[in-house]
Amino acid sequence: MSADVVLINPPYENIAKGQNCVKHIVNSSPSLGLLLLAGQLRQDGYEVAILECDIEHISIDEAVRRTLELRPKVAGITLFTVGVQNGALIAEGLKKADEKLPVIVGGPHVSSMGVETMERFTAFDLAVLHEGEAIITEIVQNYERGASQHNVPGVLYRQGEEVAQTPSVKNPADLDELPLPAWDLLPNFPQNYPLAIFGYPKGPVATFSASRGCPFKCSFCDTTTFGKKIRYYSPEKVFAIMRHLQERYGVRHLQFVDDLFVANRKRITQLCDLIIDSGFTMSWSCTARVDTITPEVLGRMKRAGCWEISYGLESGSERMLENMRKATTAEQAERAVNWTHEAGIRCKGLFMLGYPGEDEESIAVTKAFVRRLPMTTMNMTKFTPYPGTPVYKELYGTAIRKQDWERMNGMNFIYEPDSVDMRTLDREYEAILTGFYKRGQVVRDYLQLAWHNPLHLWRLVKMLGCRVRQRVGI
Ligand code: B12
Ligand code: SF4
Repeated sequence: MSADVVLINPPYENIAKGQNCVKHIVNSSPSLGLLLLAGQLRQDGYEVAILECDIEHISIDEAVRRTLELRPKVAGITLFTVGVQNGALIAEGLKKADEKLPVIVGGPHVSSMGVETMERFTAFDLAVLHEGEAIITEIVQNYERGASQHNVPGVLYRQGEEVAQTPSVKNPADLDELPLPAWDLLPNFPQNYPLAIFGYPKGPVATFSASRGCPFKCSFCDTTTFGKKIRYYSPEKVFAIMRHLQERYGVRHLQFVDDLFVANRKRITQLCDLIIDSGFTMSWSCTARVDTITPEVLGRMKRAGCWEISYGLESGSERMLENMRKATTAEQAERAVNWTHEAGIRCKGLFMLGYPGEDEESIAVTKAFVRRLPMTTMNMTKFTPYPGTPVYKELYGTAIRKQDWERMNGMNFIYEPDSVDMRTLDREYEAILTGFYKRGQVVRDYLQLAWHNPLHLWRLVKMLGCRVRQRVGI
């Protein structure tokens, strides 16, 4: 076996030491970015392989070995902040074995911290600063020819000891023209790539992003890769992709991972009408802002198979929402959650604890807010100032907090607000989540989900079994 290009999603298990049993219940979605790049390269005549390290349980050494076995012309690594360290270890392993193999990187971390990342990790030869489809083939061709990369827009490359940057950006002009994500390259797709436990009614599942970009300015959110201008796939194309996933792979539930799926109500209504009029059945979930939905749209979405909507509710405190520049109010949030509930769509509330300005009073307000909203599920992240977010610059200026990169996964408090300490934050975090998940209605709902799809139960049993084995040391 060989491949011209090997694309790697590095493992990031080192951020959750001793927690590896959660692998049975977490979201195992593959990187859509790598799938799209693979689709593009294949369309341009290259053989491609993808290594999804966490999902396929591939260690750093094994990723290096497997890549070298395929004898590629170029290796590409996708980087979230939390994965940079392991991505760099893979790159170093590759370079040690074959100094001439070009290693290129891209992804959300690179879009916001490209220069610093290239300076810190010399095993990376080139970094793509935004979307990759329109330039990936040119980069590979340049390496094949031994040509310089200085004509490729929007990249960082090495010029002797210096990191040079090329001007402008070349993002895909028309998303409909992009090749399909190369799902067929993934071993045992879609069975091996479930969403988080209880996050779908019936598998197998897949993910897709029907738009790119978000015009809002929430100060904790990193929108560097896709920018502020929102671009869409047409409703017809989205519908065709849904059909393709069902007909070719037997997918029964689709999760839209757009930053803002319900950005344009007209477009969503068109998509829903296409689904309803054709009699096509597939459940799906998506994201929306609390100020972009209406009862009418929700009704249409329900009829078209919408199963769950995730809302970034963030906090119950108006003061905190203002601090975050969320541009919505707690009242709007409450109304949206109630409308969603009334439409018969599940509602997932996404919260954040420990943002600058958080204090015991705002935590108490959020607690009460969580208690009274009819959400079916909720998630809370520990506030993390990701590089590329406005709040990162406000907190740290332009200083790079390198020591935190490996902990930037939303599961660690790495910033302490002035008026509440980390111990209180940790305690309240546990209290809010446990309080929610102990609610009778929530427990009944999960039991019902497990009854309809015993695979959820099976995943839970596997996780508990893993924990027991770990405890008794077998
Ligand atoms: C779906 C999703 C997930 C899924 C799937 C992740 C995955 N492997 O892709 C799951 C649920 C598993 C997940 C987990 C996490 N996620 Co997430 N996730 C997303 C989301 C909503 C969409 C990603 C997506 O599919 N985008 C569409 C594709 C097409 O874009 P893309 O992957 O970025 O790829 C393009 C470019 O970046 C570039 N590119 C990417 N890789 C490469 C590689 C090469 C070689 C080249 C040339 C180019 C290139 O070209 C691609 C095509 O244009 C984004 C939000 C966003 N706007 O991206 C957050 C986001 C990426 N996630 C984020 C975070 C923080 C996390 C977690 C740490 C959260 C947590 N608490 O667990 C984990 C870490 C997972 C990990 N592997 O490290 C942050 C990342 C910020 C950062 N600087 O790290 C984002 C940006 C959300 C945000 N706004 O803050 N996530
Ligand atoms: S949190 Fe949501 S609405 Fe706000 S900028 Fe990010 S993607 Fe856009």
